[in-house]
Amino acid sequence: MHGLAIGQFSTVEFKKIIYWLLFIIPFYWACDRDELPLPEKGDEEVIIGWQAAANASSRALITQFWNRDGSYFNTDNNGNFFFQYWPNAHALDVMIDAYERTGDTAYRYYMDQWFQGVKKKNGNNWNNEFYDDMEWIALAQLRSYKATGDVKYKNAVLEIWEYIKKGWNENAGGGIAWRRSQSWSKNACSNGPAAILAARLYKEFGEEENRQWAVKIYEWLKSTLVNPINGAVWDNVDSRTGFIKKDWIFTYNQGTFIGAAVELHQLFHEQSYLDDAILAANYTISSLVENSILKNEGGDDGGLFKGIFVRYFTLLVQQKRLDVSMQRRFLQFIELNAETLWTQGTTLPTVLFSPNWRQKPGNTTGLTEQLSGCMLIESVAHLDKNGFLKN
Ligand code: 7K2
Repeated sequence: MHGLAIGQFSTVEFKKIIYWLLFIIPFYWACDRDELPLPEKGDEEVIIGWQAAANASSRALITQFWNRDGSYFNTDNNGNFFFQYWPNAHALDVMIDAYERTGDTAYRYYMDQWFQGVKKKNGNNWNNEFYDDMEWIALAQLRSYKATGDVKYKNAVLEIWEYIKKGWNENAGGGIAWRRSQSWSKNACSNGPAAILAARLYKEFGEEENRQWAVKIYEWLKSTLVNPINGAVWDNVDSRTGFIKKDWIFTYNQGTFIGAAVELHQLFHEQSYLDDAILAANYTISSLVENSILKNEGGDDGGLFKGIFVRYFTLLVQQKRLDVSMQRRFLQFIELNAETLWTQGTTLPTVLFSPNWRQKPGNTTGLTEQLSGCMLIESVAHLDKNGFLKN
């Protein structure tokens, strides 16, 4: 007998077993589903176990969309292995939601794999033509850093933040351009997430310059692209002509404006920021809906819009200084949307979501609409776990 053997195994055999286990554990874990919560009809309400529903939906994201060879999430669940940079940011966000809610280290495994796979697919850096896309990736990685303490995420975020700041130019009074090659187009989607990122960087690392960026971006966005009367967020302004695209009002732009307002409210404790967020939220839940359910904004990019709104709306709902009746109204909205999606817009037991939350999906589900569903179900599970759904 010599020391290198472990029990009756040689080192090589032992390595093989470990390798095999690494391969098989995620697979086994994916099959080890909680009992799927099917709705029980009470007298008037539908009762759904939100923790089990969220576990099933976040696991389904992995079992149905994860690309094992490339370590990223596929474009759909039906053989389209194309890599898309910005939905992968939101997929990482969902892994973090699930990891924070459950503490299940299997999610951590995919977060780490994601880092390698997505960076590699993007050409071994985080640089991108679209400023908004880099912002989504940075926001998700800042959350990863906070959830794990792993500095590789922090370094990536700081690298991306340097690129993003270069997107600001003074045409049309300021604003971050939508993309490098179109410095004149200033979009809500390239400014709302940037303001959130700047505020969070300030909170995390305390550099005054970042606080100033957060205020500067927010003020530009609010004064240029937000209707002060009703809280609608317009999509973009062409700074060559001053033309504002007022007939494009999307849930995700509402969401990131709400998120930015909430972040600034937390930094400065000023009611006016909270009021901005409430106005934009009320606009969304009354005007971008069909019978109180967030409307279908299609697949592809549009598939993700509702989930992004829900993420930042959920932040707003938890603010301590939010009026109680307003909070109740917002919580009821989230619950109704989640119940409707789970009972009408989801295929079970595979847990595939439709972009129309009232209608079952077809044979193929895109990553973007899947992510919006995951974000809504993780949101309601988070609120449930933290005691917000009691009344
Ligand atoms: O015009 C932009 C944007 O302002 C608009 O909201 C959407 C509407 O279309 C393009 S950008 C398309 C996507 C590319 N990057 C990530 C997303 O933020 C964005 O929706 O579809």
